[in-house]
Amino acid sequence: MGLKVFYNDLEQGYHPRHSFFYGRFTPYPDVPHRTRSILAAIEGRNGFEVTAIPPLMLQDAAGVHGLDYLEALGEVCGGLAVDEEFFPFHMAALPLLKTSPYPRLRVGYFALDGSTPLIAPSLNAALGAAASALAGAGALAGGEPLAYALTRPPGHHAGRASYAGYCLINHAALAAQALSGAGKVAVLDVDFHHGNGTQEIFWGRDDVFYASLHCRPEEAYPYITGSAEERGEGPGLGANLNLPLPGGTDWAAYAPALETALEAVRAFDPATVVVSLGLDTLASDPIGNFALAPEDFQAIGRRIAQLGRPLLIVQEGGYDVPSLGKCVNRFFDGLDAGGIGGIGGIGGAGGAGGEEAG
Ligand code: Q9C
Ligand code: ZN
Repeated sequence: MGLKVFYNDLEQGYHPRHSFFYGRFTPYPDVPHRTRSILAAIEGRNGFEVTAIPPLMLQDAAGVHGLDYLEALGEVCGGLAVDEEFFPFHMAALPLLKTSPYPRLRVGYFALDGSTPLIAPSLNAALGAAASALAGAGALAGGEPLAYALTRPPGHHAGRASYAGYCLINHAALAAQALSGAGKVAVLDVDFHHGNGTQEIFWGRDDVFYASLHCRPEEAYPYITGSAEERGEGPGLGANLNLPLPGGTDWAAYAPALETALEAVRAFDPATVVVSLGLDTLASDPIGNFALAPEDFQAIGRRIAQLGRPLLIVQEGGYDVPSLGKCVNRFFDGLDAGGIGGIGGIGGAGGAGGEEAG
């Protein structure tokens, strides 16, 4: 099965140096080498084809984000010096901040935490990644059974009007929103962290299902969301499924939770599935503390392919750079083994079964 990759390389010039965590600056783990390492590992795959996508215009991201939010980011980024990292001082949803005439005060209204500095290329890098995700959604709409949006920065912590957790624009949500015009969409989030942004964006909707496996909020970022009690609201009640897991979770504990998520996705019966593919569940990840092995991503991929639905894979986190390529390759091996090639795009027949090798 050919692997269609969508990618924008503006992010190669996007390299924040610091995160801020409880009074300390720590090295920023979302580094440009992440995507280079993944691309190098997958370029030898059968039918590999990478399409370079131009960045979105601001308005094109307004499907899931407030324009005032995007403009506030743009105003600050546009005024930053080369190598300047900006952390807002006030970070709170205070009305007085939102209407401040000073961009560097105003943007604090939209910041959830101190993990993510703004630098001059921040917004453009995020718009480039968002464009890749939308192009991937377009490929599915055009009948492709599989597309991979290699997005950096990641997206699932970004809400309608908030940036957080290394994320500024929610690429998976933007793609799901675009795909939802052609039928129900399920977003399956396997990043180590809870996708608070994606959950928020689709919280009240019954046409986009959000399911997430992640480390429980009692012990992992973003701390304030991700509990099993969060199930959506109004028409969206029941279309949000959180499966929080304890630190140390290995494949034996992960597999049954994944099965629960997949059963719920099957019951929802989506036309397409967007996978928020985080690789920070890997045992060696420097931020996450799950205990998955690279081979486990093959099992994850195989099970996801067996949903028998067109798949858009959107890259989220994963910070053990030397291992990322191997994990992505194992994941796509799993999709191949699970029969993603045989399903024939939107409206196609159900998927075939298959066993992973090893
Ligand atoms: N010492 C993604 O994986 N910082 N974001 C946690 C832990 C925030 C991760 C600090 C982690 C955000 C997309
Ligand atoms: Zn993560």
